[in-house]
Amino acid sequence: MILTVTLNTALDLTYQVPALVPRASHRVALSTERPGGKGVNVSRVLAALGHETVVTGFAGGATGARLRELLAPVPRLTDALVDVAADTRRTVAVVDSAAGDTTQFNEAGAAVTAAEWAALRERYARLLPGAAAVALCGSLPPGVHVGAYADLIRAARAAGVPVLLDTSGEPLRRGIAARPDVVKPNADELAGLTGSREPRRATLDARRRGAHAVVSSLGPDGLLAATPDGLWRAAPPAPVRGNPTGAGDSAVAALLAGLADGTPWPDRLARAVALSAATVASPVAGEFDPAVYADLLPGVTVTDDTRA
Ligand code: TA6
Repeated sequence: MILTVTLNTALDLTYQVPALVPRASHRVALSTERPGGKGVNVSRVLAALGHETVVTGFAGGATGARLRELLAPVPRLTDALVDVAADTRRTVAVVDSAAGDTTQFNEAGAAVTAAEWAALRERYARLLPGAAAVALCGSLPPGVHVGAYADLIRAARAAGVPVLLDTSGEPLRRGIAARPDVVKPNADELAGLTGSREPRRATLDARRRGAHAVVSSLGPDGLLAATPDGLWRAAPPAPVRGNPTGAGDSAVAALLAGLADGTPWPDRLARAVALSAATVASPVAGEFDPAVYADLLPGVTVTDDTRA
């Protein structure tokens, strides 16, 4: 199975409006509620692709119970979330249909106690031996120390389980230094880490900080990957309009499946780009239409940029 860790899970609400206007009242054309947080989305995508997956992290209160209720019917997905006292947060994404973009509101998340963190560490240690790969995804909730991902990476490495990290800020900086197999920053996270907005320089710089491979997501431009096999660029056939929330999570799902299976980098990246674009085309994060994915995949271009 493939394991995902979401320390800051969320109940994701998505509102679609014809056009988003500041200080105006809006009629909502489509409203959805989904189990979310980055790793939860990664697992939902993996399950849809046919992989067995286990979700761990924290869930609490009425929102946590709702999140677990929504996860229960997902085939091939096992809920191994740790119960906590505080309410799981909500996030709200407002999709502006006219502009083709999304405005996101993310609550900080409820505080985790020292005893709850210890319970998570114990659950993680029990799950690791059965995992073909593990992803550590998203922000940290209050109460979880900033080096938490670095600790979880060291535990995965000690257990011989390949590990992918998708986070930002100081948890990313410390996590990279713990030498994960793959890190997937977006352009802002990369700039925060390296001080550079030049993708090639920043991606190579991030890799020198300790990760085995760094895959930078560059929005509509696709992915740039600094790997042991060279520097690769993967681009979608054409820009896709829709809801970009969760596009990065779908890229992580493909990269993680590739890490578990040992898929060659060019194929891994092509799948990540196509899956990410198919997720943009779907109205909510963590979901995609398999027919759109299959259509997009042959059009993805992967080029070796090592000597560019
Ligand atoms: O990537 C989209 C998303 O996964 C949403 O579903 C939402 O839950 C959010 O990101 C959480 O991100 P954060 O960085 O706040 O942990």
